[in-house]
Amino acid sequence: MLLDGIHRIKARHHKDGHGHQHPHDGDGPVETRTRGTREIKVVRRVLDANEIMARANRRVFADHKIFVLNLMSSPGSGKTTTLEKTLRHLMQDFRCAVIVGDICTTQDAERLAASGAPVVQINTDEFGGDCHLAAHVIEKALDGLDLDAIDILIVENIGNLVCPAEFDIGEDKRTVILSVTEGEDKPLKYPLMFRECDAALLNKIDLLPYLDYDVKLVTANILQIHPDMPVFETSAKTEEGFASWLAWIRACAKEKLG
Ligand SMILES: Nc1nc2c(ncn2[C@@H]2O[C@H](COP(=O)(O)OP(=O)(O)OP(=O)(O)O)[C@@H](O)[C@H]2O)c(=O)[nH]1
Ligand SMILES: [Mg+2]
Repeated sequence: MLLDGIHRIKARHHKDGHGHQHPHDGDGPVETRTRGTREIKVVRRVLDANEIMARANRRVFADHKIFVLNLMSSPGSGKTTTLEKTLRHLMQDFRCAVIVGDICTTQDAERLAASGAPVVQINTDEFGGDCHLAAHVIEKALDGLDLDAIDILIVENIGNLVCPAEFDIGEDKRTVILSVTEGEDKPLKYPLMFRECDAALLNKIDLLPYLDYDVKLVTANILQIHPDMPVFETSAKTEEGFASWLAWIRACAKEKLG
């Protein structure tokens, strides 16, 4: 469906067996082997449908020479605001496009479309709304984009610090945004997200003068989960810290695009 120039895709919850099935659900086949008089049950981890679809997406991105970044965070940490500002800079040198996931509304897509970049909005509100973007949903969203006219595709995932980290969508790099209003403990409480990402943004640092927030502690917590991960201290409001963040994306994109 095309709404004011924004493609809107409805993702069904349990469609085709993808939906809200998580890799950690552990419902792979159980094999029974007999050793003498003993029966041993062996659970095999099978490649699930999402991994197969993610591989297919990755091939499409390679064929079209597109660098893909998956941007994840809790609701409200600043994904859309960071992206609005980031696009303004990147679009001077790269042809950018965005896929944005939300349970409901096209509000983020409308904000991002103002950049001039093509934007596809995915809504997952049918059947209660998926809490993440899965690879098959991304594949569907690609129909709304001219893949030969894109160098960098940024995916704003659904606001959630848990589930999106479990789903490979065929991206090249993953970034988590944590804002300074969320508490220093979050990397330890939600370790998968920080383990799976390639970089972290500590956003809303313009608010630090008004908070009791320990930047050294949160950074140590991030590095405890993922040693050596780059951590960029940013304000999407003032663009403080954006130079290093933008340099990182540019370097990653150039590595892929040549
Ligand atoms: N002070 C301050 N506010 C920010 C900053 N970044 C974002 N905000 C504000 O935080 C609120 C949420 O920002 P969004 O960019 O919409 O957050 P989001 O992560 O895209 O939210 P969802 O898509 O709903 O998950 C908005 O009111 C923004 O203006 C920042 O760096 N500093
Ligand atoms: Mg948003």
